[in-house]
Amino acid sequence: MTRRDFAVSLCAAPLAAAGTRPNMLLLLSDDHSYPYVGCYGHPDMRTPTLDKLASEGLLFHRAFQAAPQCVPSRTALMTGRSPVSARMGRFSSPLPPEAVTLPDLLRKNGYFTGVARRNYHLDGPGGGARGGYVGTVIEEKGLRTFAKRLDFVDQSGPGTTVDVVNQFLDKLPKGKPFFFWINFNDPHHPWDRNSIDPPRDPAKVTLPKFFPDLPGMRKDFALYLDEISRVDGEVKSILDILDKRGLASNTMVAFMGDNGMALPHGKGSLYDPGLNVPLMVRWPGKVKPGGSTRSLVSGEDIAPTFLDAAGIAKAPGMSGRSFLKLLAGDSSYEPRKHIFGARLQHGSGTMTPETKSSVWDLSRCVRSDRFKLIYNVTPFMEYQPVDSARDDGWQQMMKAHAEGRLDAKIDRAYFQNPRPIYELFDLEKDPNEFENLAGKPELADVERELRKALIEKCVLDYDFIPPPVLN
Ligand SMILES: [Ca+2]
Repeated sequence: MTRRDFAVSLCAAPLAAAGTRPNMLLLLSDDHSYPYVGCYGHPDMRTPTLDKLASEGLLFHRAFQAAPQCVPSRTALMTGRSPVSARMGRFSSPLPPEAVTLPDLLRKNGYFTGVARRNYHLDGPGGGARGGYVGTVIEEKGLRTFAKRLDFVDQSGPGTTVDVVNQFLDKLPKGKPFFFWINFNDPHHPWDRNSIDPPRDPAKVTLPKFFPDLPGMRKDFALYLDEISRVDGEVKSILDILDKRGLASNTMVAFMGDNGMALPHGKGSLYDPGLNVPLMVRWPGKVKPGGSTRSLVSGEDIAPTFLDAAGIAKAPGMSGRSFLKLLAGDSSYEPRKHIFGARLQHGSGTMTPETKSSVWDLSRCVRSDRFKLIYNVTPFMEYQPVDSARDDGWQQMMKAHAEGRLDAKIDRAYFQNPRPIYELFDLEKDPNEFENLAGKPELADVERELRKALIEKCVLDYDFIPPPVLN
């Protein structure tokens, strides 16, 4: 053992030591894209709680969920594998009974486990009107298993957070560490008009360059940002409880978005605003305050990392990898070369001749630090943003497109039909993902490396799509 290795082992050892197992709090905002938290430097954001949380831990710039939608992304968080590999390609699927999840393993190893607030999305739709016959079959066959995997299950609405956190902690058996997963409603649709006081002025928001400057886009985006400010207040109410009960010093707190914003280019698409989410981890005494990292991490890595922090081995089949060493500032951590994303069925819509990509779309992507390859298996599906097609922004974009008023780059990004099967972007030169470089001879090696990585992922995950072609 070299001097450096010895120093590293000394540094890393206490993280997984028995007897000091941390409590774990996973806070998940819904449809929250990077970089919409104040600590990322966005000029319009007011998020004092999250900014402080980040300053007390490690802030991630490149955390990517495994899917741009609630059900499959949460599947990856809880199973440590892709939603394809976990057989969760249908939005209405319940998690297969044999799936091994993070709370299963923590509970088996002595943790008190809970999930609270907005639907955790892993037990399929409700029965009756909401789930139709699909829900009936799931119910009759006893396929709702997620709730049975935890000690405490709550699915209450906004306004109940303080009560449910106190209820959970009141039930915590003495001497047991806890794992508690809290799901927020914000900033998911519907967007309230007065979620904060005062609301933002739409005329003053800084629009991303992938949106056309239309009044409806400004209005929708301002409402969206307001809900992020509201979730900041909800996080404060939870962290205050940890402080009051003296739990903060032995609790690892992770705040993360479940997928990107439900606006064009975001939720439902494999562009960065669909997959890249805020992530920050505070763990007093273990994670050095004030750090930030641009290392790629995947939603698949959350379960292996939490398990590692508790000194528990990940389950066979978990393709995610622990980034505990990255949290600990251990220089022997080897960063990921790639993250992967899968777009799958969305929502409760069905197939009709008019069905658009918002309901049914199959695409996959692989992203390195600099380049992204998107592979559209269903290029003929006309693009429609998930959850925001009826909002003023998209309605005005469609009108502007029909009247030839959109900027050419924006027009092509949203209205090209059929869409390209392969899209390659240089995110350093083109962070908006406008310029498709697939097939360019000067990037042939880059594209080949990404296609190979995607083929390997397809094989290892037993993906059902035809793998990309390797030229
Ligand atoms: Ca979501």
